Amino acid sequence: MTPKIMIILGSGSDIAIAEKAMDILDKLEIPYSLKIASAHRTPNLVREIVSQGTDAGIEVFIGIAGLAAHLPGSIAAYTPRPVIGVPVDVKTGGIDALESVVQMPYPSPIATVGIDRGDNAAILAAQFIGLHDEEVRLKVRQLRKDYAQKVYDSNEKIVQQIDRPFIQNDFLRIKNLEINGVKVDADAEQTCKNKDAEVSIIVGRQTDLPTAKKAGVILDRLKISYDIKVVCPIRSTKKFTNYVKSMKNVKIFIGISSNSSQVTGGIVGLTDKPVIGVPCTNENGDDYLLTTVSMPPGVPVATVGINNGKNAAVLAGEILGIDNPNITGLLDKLKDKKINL
Ligand code: AIR
Repeated sequence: MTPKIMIILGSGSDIAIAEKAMDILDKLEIPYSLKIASAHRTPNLVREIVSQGTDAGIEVFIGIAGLAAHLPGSIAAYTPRPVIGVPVDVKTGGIDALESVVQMPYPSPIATVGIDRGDNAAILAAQFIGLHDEEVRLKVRQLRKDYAQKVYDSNEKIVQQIDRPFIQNDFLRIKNLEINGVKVDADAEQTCKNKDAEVSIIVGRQTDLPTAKKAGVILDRLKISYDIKVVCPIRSTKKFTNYVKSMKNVKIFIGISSNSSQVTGGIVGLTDKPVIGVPCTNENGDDYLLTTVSMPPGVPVATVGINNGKNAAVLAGEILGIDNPNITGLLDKLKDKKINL
């Protein structure tokens, strides 16, 4: 079987994180390849593996590394395919690696997942492939159900076992709501400007709109249709849900995230399509990188650099370009700076 995903580790010492990714890919029955190559100790090996892998048909790369984790960025230098980065906790709780992976300059995004989250990297890779491979898409959907089932099971196993005088264990025993079980209101279609869009950009507050517009400029260059919606999942919960659920033809969501990153977290809860997150900064200069990227197993958000709307759009282009050479051609021009912005 030709592998569709290539996992590259910065060192053999990162293997435990790769195991998490391989457990998921085995479960999803997606063929993959695993290599070890360091961005600093063996840069030529990285180049060879990535160039040859791309030519041989690898669709998504996963780079796993700790410390000054420049491996995912180095992979991105040699391939037009999307690169997912997993920062590993070796020192500083993995923050050094996280910043090294996620803070990439335009136009070279890394779809970054949480520290040590090899499992989420594999799920994200499967979501990318699932956009053009129905079988993989259905397997990802089933995997999401399995993660949900664990929550239902823990209500039965953990909560029901508690024996305390005042706990009312039989109060509200709700079973198995589906991710797609949320109903859309009849007027929901009217809330979006372009319901046939391939990419939906959701902004939680007006202040972050410029970041969404930067993404829009790049999507225009790549000839990818998009819709931009300002809607807050907390202040306008119903509108938010309706909007996400009504964007039926959307392939990728981009969430522009501030505060507690409810935008990206909210989208992921409503869809099994890939979600790209752009952490923003507030008036005090605080950023929302950690609240965007640190998603629990099962529900990844492909996080790009702070305020980097342009890289979110490039990443969307790379994902859609896996089976669309026209988009990859336009991206190539962007990357060579042939198109001046
Ligand atoms: N690393 C390897 N080359 C460059 C970097 N940043 C990372 C590895 C590993 C850490 O350094 O990905 O997480 C320690 O590697 P080792 O081989 O010393 O155990």
